[in-house]
This record gives sequence, C-alpha cells and structure tokens, in this order.
Amino acid sequence: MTVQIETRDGIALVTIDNPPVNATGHAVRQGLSDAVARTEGDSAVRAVVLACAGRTFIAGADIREFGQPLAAPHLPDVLARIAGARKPWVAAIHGTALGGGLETALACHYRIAAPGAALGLPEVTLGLIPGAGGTVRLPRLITVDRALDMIASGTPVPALRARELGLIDAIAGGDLVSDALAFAREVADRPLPAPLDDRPPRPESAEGALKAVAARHTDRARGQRAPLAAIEALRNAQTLPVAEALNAERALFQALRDGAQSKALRHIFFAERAAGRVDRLKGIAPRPLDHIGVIGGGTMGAGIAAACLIAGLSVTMIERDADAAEAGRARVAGILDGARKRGKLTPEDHAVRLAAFAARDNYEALAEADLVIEAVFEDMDVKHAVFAALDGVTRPDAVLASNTSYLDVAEIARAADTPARVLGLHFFAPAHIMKLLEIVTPEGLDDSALATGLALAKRLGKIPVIAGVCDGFIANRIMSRYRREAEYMLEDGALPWEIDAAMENYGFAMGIFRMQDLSGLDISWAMRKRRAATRDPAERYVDIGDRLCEAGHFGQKTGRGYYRYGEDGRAQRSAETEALILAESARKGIARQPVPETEIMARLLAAMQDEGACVLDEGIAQSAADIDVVIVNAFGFPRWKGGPMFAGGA
Ligand code: 3H9
Repeated sequence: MTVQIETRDGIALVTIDNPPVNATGHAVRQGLSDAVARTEGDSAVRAVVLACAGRTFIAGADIREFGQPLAAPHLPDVLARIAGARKPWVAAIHGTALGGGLETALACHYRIAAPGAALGLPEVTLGLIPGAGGTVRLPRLITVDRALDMIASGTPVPALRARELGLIDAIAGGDLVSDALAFAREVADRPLPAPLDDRPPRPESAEGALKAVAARHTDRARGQRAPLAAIEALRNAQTLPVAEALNAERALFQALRDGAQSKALRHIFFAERAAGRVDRLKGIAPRPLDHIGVIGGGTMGAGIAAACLIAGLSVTMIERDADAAEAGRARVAGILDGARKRGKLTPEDHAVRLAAFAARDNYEALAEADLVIEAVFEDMDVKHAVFAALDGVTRPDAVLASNTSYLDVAEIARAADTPARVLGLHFFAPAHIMKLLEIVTPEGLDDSALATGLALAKRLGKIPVIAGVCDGFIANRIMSRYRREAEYMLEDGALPWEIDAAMENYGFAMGIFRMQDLSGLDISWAMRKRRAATRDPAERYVDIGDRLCEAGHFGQKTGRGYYRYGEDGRAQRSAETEALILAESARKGIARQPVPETEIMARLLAAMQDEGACVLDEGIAQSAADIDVVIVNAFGFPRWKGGPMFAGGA
C-alpha cells in the first residue's frame, strides 16, 4: 500500500511509502484523499500524523507525470481536504519537504521536523511555480518577502531556519514519529487553529523588503519566466481573495508546466540524474576510497584537493620541492578558509579537514593512496614522467587518474605498467565549486577502476559524464568548435561585445570573449603555438587572439584583452581591439558585413549541435542528453533552454 493508516492511542499515523522520494503521484494523492475520509469518519481518531517512509518526506509532485494528462484527484483538491479537516493534521518531516511536499505540509495544521530536514519550494528550478497553494499559504505563515524569496530562489531552508521563520512549529528532539505522535496527542485537545486560508498574509519583515526581493529576482531572471510568475502569484496572494489567488496560481502553474522553459529544465533534471550511469557496471563494486593523492598544487590541483577534503576524504598532495609543496598547502588552506567563512564548513569540520591534508615533495607519500589524480602541466612528456613514477610507488590496486582537459588519456595510460587502472578525471575550474566531472574512459579501462571514478564523483557531489578519448573530450571539443565559429564571425563583421551580447541575451551567464578574458588568453595561446606545426594548413585560422597576446593583452588580469578593463574591473569596448579586428579582416580581404544578433546565435548553436552530433557518432558521448549536461554545466549555457542538443530538437 502506498499510503497506510495505523491508529495508535487515538492518533492516526498516515504513512506514505512511495520510493524513491515519496513524490505525490496518483496513488499517493488517492491514498491521502482516502485517509482524510477515513480519519474524519473514524470517531476513535482525535488527530492525524502524516509521515513518510524511506529517506525523505514528500519531495514534490511526480515530475514524470507532468507530460501526461493528470488523473484525479488533483493535489490542490486533496490539500484542500486536509486543510479543511476537523481534526488536526501534523506533518512529520524528515529529509526534504519540497514543492508539493511542502505544500502538503502547509495544508496540515502543524509541522514538526527532524533537525536535519530541509524545506523548500524549488519549482522555479523546474521552470514552474508552486501549483498546490504554496504561493498563497506560505506568505500566510512566514512574512511575504521571505515567502517570495523562498519561492523565487527555489532554495530550501534548513529546519533551524524554518523554525526561526515560523515555517515549522517544532524540531524533534528524539525519534521524529514518536515526537510527532506526542505532539498530536497534545494538540488534539486544543481548539483547531484557524486554517491558513482564513488568515491574512503576513506583512513584510521590514519596510520595502518585498520590493527589494522582487527587484533582485527580476534582475536575476534574465529571460526566465518562472521567477516573474512567482512575483505575480505573491502579489495575487496579497490582493485577491484566497480562492481567486489559488485559481490564479493554478493557471500560472499550468501555463508554465506546458511551456518550453519547464520542459527544458525537466529534461536537464532527468539528464543530470541519468548521466554517469553505465549499464555494464551493474554489480561491479568500486574500490575503497578514503585516501586521495593529488599531484600538483597549482590552481587545479589545489581545487581538486579541497573538493576531496570538503567531501571528507584525506588527501596527500605532491609537489616537486618543499617550497612548491608549501605553496600548494597554502592554496588549499585558503580554499578551506573561504569555505568556513561562507558557512560551508563549521569551524570544527574545518579543523578536521585540514588535519586530513598533507603536502609533500616525494611520491613515496602516496604508498597508501586509493586513487591518485594528476593535475600537472598539460604536456605529454610531463604526464608520462608522472605516471611512470606513480607505478613504482602506488599500490597495484590504486586507481590512477589524469586531470588533463584535452590530451590523449590512452597515450598517458601507456606510460603506466598497468594502463587498465588509468582513466581521465577532467575537473572544471574552480574544481571545488564546479559540479561537472568528465570521466574519460580509454579503451581497456578496468570496470572496477571506472566504478571507482564514478564513486568519487558521487562522493564529491559532482555530476559525472562519461566521455571517450578524443581531443578535448566532450566539453572542450564542442567549446573549441563554437569558439572558432565566434572567431569567424569576428572576421566576417561582428565585434566581441556584439557576440557576447547575443549570447547573454540568449541566456548565457557570460559571452565567450568576456569569458576568455576572464580565464586568461595566454594559456590557449601557448596551446595554439604548440599545435601550430600539426594544424591543417587548409583550415580557416583566425589570428586575432594571437595578435592580442603578442601585444601583451592576456585578458582581464592585464587590463586588456578582447575588452579594456578600468579600475573597477568592468569590461569596456576596446577601440584598440576593434581596430585590430578590422585590420585582420582587411588583411584577409574579407568585406565585413554586420552579423545580426539572431544570426550570431543561430551560427553558434549550429556549431555546437554539429560538433555534438559528431561527438555522438564517434561514441565519445553516450547520449545527446549527456552533451546537454556538459554544455549547461561547463559553459553557462542557459539551463532553461535545455542544452544545445535539446534546443536543436535532439
Ligand atoms: C512540484 O512539486 C509541483 C507542485 O508545486 C504542484 C503540483 C500540482 N518526481 O536526485 P536524486 C527521482 S514540482 C519524480 O538522485 P538525491 C530522481 O529522478 C517538484 N522523480 O536523489 C531519481 O530517480 P532515478 C518539486 C523524482 O537524494 C531518484 O528520485 N520538487 C522526483 O540526490 C533520486 O533522486 C523538486 O523539484 C520527483 N519530484 O536528491 C524536487 N524527485 O534514481 C526534485 C526525485 O530513477 N528532487 N526523483 O534517477 C530533488 O531535488 C532531489 O531528487 C532530492 C533527492 C533532493 C529530493
């Protein structure tokens, strides 16, 4: 039974058991509706506790049902029945009460949560707003500006904060269900509290707070409809009678649910969860993972080490000498300090994580490592030297990984005595923050080594995507293709800020030239020089980036790049860059033509889709959805467009 009722001492315990996350699919809605009827009709029942089996309270509506016609009873009607019950309902929340889950808890008369629980209305992350009363009931329980902030950001709040806000009535001190039953026994004798629907919205927490929150989310929306719909729904909740506000919420929800943005966001939601699944690994156990070795204490190595430490692993970092080891140690300590300051690590955890870290200047310190990640200079000879050295000192069952972002992992592996234990783990900078991890699988890779790479990703909270071996794997290969297209457009008639504006108006977090300025133009220049000898002479080559570097313009760090940077670090159009571009077009005999914004985006998207199709054909990516996951997470492609392959109808 999906919903079970058991009466204990006058209190009905209604338990939802709908794995994996107790979503309110049809069986749950029907079961809850029946539970209201039964408990209302049973004179032995004085109060009701609503709890969930498994890892979490209800985590929302069943997103898989959204594409299909929904069968009655609908969630808003079920919740109206709970809200109108004559006996008090107490929601007992563990794990996460999200979306329709929190709305169910809001329909109950009381809420009690386990200390580790989190509560939120994350519908905007799926291009939606709450559709079962959340926008109307939440601002009647917590202040209207905080309600808007929760709904428009989609960010859940932990139990402690929920208690401060007035979102829950109590935090369980012992076993959640026992505490909730005791709570229900107590409130059964009290008069039923006025349903939220009969209360007025709570005024804003400070004058002007609501306006400020609305302005912030309008600014951030950048083309997304859901946050704006949330603002509209909250306004309705304040100005319309409850029944009308609920109807208006439902209409907004349905329009969003059937719209392109929500479909795209649902695609990415499921694609991210499917990524990194490899059928043949079923039943293959990963090797133990406690102690990680990191070779190289530069920006990337330090970020990887910090990510592992934050996840609770112990880390030994190797550098070439004591000074470099000390510099690497300081970089890692700096990242951990930042995590403590931002509240990501408690002071106690910070101390424990630091104690689990060592920076050394000899490979022998890796004798006990379960997995070693190399993050040294991108040069095949350097990598070969590292892997040859690792062979001699690591345990034979240790997994060896290269963090290369484009080199041939199969060739790197050949330097090891046991190539089958070598794979690529391509982190994105900053490695302790970026969610994406490309797992590069050379032919002959041992299954348990691959399973271990995937287990590491899970432990670090990353999204793993499996990639085959080729130049640049999935992310950088597609990126270099569309960067090339952007460069062609520079020669053909567009300027960097026009291309960036087109991308940002499409929804990218940042245009490609601004992004290159930020990461520095010198690294890719060095790579181009290394590859110059092997480049196909027939291939169209744009020299503008090289010319900028030759002039010492390495991007934001030198105050000059594609843009010019003032004291405040703001990017400004550069007359110098423009003159250089015009001169390059003239040198090649290209008659510049303005490139309209729609054409800029059409050309960039076509380049991504075309390269994506090649990546798929060659078996480098497992699916088109994996490519979307990579491009959305690596390069700020707007999630609400679903990724280039989804946008192209793949
Ligand atoms: C909503 O509620 C609308 C209402 O306002 C109005 C209605 C009228 N449905 O993430 P995980 C699956 S909108 C269906 O790996 P975790 C997921 O696909 C909804 N399936 O676990 C995966 O399946 P599989 C608002 C769902 O522990 C499995 O569960 N709610 C749903 O890392 C495990 O998921 C949300 O937006 C769902 N709602 O994280 C919450 N949720 O194993 C969305 C999960 O086959 N969910 N699945 O791949 C989450 O944020 C996370 O899943 C959660 C668990 C934090 C709950």
